[in-house]
Amino acid sequence: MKARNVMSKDYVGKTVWLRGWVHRKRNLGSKIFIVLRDSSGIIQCLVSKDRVDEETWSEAEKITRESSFIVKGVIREDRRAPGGYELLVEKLRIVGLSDVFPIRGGEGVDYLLDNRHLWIRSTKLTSVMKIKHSVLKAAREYLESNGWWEVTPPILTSSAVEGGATLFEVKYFDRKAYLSQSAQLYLEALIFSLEKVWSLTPSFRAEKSRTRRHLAEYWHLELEAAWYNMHDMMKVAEELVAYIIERVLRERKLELETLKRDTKILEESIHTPYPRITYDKAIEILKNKGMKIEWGDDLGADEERTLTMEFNKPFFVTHFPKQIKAFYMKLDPTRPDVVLGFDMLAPEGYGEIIGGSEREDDYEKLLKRIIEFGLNPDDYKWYLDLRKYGTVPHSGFGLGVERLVMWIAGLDHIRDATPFPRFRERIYP
Ligand code: NSS
Repeated sequence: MKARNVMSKDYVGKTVWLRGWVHRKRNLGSKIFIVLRDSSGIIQCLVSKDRVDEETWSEAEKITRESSFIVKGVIREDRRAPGGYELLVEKLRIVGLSDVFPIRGGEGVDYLLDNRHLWIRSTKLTSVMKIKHSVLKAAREYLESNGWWEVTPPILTSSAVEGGATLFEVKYFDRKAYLSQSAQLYLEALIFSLEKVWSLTPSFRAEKSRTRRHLAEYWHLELEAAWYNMHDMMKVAEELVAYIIERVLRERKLELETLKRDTKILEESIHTPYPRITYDKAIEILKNKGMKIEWGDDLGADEERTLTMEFNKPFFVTHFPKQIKAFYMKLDPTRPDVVLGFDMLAPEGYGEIIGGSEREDDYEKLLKRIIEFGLNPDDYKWYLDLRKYGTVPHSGFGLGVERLVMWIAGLDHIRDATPFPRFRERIYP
């Protein structure tokens, strides 16, 4: 039995066994209140001295916060108890007595990160992890029912996708290799047989600065499809995000409430299409708002935040200057100073959650771009080959799972969208 299941009219008067951990304890002399936590939630357990045997009473006196225990008792309704039900204890046995738990509440960020292995038990992080579970499940469901093949690209790679500045180098036997920044190049190779592919993999970025939305290791959901142009791909991106949000709103009501998430904008976001603006338009909006920015500048966190104030659902920014985007993006044939690329930005100040584009599919043009970017064509020989043997127009995108979870859960920092965050300053635990 789980705590949440027994908290219903059907169980009133019934005897149940539960096992879990001490979330809170209050000793009133002849009564001890122990709030039990298990993976489903919490339930108050009442131990009355005159109703239990001596051993149970002494266990209840001895038990400490975060100890694990097994308990037997009868469910009854009680308006004062959290959730409206409580367990009237008959028997209680400690399984693992806890030392004084180092987290009491009110500790600072660094202390909680040092104790991350214990802090992940918190109601907040538990709620976020359940939301992440539903996000991933919904994504898989959407992709499965729309004909996308799941594939498993490697993490150890031979070359950069998103530029050398954020590349992690690893010793690979007696050579160098890199941790993947994106599965994209491998996914591009896979579309020639499977046409529509996706993968969920860790991606690594040696981000130099610590920001609220950058991790050194994150989960990357990537799609790539033959025959798709940029607009086809944007449609998939918005449908996918809308489907995920709709599912999370339905499945994770309780967790969103626990996190005190105002869901008004999430509810808007289940309706597509999402607005689309060009980079040119974005610059115009930002200039009108008095921001110091020129055509050709990248949109930073501040610029993105300002733009998000214009929309009450996710939106796309498209057609960026070619110099601020990756080498593989196809240039707009009607205007070769911009790429056929798009970002999806989440509202409420969150900013970029998806980056994607149409890919350059012409051998000569791609080779020229690789050289322009100062990259070594030898490193990309296999990637160039894809343009020699039956090249095809194609597009794709990557979604940062923690970025999406951060927005959906309304977190103020990306670290809490993942159980064991990695950034420059630390890798513990
Ligand atoms: O660099 S991206 O914008 N694009 C790519 O990697 C493409 N190669 C993906 C593709 O087309 N297959 O990263 C994609 C997304 C981006 O929008 C963020 O949501 C997320 O990956 N991202 C990150 N999340 C957390 N931490 C860091 N450092 C990070 N960098 C990107």
